[in-house]
Amino acid sequence: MTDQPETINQNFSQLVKIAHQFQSDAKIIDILQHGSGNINSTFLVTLEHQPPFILQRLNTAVFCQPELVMDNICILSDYVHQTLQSIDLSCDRRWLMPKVLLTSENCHHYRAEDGTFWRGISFIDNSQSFDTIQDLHHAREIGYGLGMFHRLLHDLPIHKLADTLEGFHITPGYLKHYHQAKEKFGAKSSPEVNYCLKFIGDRPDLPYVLENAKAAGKLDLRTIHGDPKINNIMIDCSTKEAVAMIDLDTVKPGLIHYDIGDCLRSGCNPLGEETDDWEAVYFDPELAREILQGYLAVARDFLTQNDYHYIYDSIRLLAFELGLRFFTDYLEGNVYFNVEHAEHNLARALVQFKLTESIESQSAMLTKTILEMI
Ligand code: ADP
Ligand code: GN1
Ligand code: MG
Repeated sequence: MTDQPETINQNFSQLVKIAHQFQSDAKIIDILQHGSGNINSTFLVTLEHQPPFILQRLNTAVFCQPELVMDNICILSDYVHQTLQSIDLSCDRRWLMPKVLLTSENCHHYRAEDGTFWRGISFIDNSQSFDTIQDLHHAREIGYGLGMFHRLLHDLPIHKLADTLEGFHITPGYLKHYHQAKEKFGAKSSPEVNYCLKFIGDRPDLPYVLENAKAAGKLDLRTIHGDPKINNIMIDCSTKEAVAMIDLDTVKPGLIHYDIGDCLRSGCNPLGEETDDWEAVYFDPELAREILQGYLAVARDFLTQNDYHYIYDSIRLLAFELGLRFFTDYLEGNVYFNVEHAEHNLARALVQFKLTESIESQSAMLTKTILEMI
């Protein structure tokens, strides 16, 4: 085995034991930390004479009912595998759905002795994901991947899926939480903190835009991914085409606008979520056009006029919402998102607010682009 980073070293023998629950008969060659997610811990397990697999520790502080998360993923995975066999995708491309690996006791997860919750997921081979968009082709494939995901799940009755993260993407709920955190913990004054406080205060109506449309019956609940940022869409290393959507923890009934907005706020920020140069952050409309064209190539048939009407609002809202979530977590002392230092969530919030500002400054042009696509 190769040398392990210290953090893994401490638990390496435990990791091997856990990995064996999902592949009892294969020799483990290596277990390495993998990816850059903000919530779970992900490892790549390399095996002798067998394909590798993904081992993940679910963050049970975020997902309080992890069994339900796994039930959802199994329902979804079975449904998509059946659909893929029965529908004509009218395209000649590889599309994969990650499979849940069962333990020797036929269970979709493993509870370790220390109470941690683990799962094994099949590895999407010859693919990679990126934290920032690489080029226009990548942008189009990101849109295509999300469209494909929505199309494959379009007929899955939403009541079959549990709500695994109550309040997820309900922006008025995040606003309430923010006010509570501000009241309870206060906010240390600094130019950056003051910018965030003012940014939120200046947009009192924005948090309600999608929830009001939902309440007015203009937008319906459907099955959504919940977290379609670009590093959750795997790209085939050979064809450069989108090949799978991963990170299925947040699949649940919701508005597809949460997905469309989140995908665009993630894909059209060329500097990425983690840049230190927050003042230079901007929203790239050319990338937006490509992502939307890729999305519509598969999703056009099931979008209504109202769906198109709320696309601009959803892009603006989801960037704002993520800024609000990061800033609230900063105020609360970083209890939700994984962080590398105490100010990390503040830095991330600034990036999202700057992105929101850039989206707002291009509102007329973006709205026109979207309407021209109908
Ligand atoms: P998180 O919830 O922490 O974001 P993810 O499920 O997105 O965790 O996994 C983190 C990273 O690991 C992904 O961005 C991707 O690069 C890689 N990954 C996850 N699942 C798979 C898979 N089934 N096949 C290949 N790579 C994967
Ligand atoms: C989290 O797990 P990850 O890194 O894919 C978060 C998303 C945010 C994203 C921002 C369950 O996603 O909602 O948009 O960070 N997931 C959850 O990077 O809260
Ligand atoms: Mg992820």
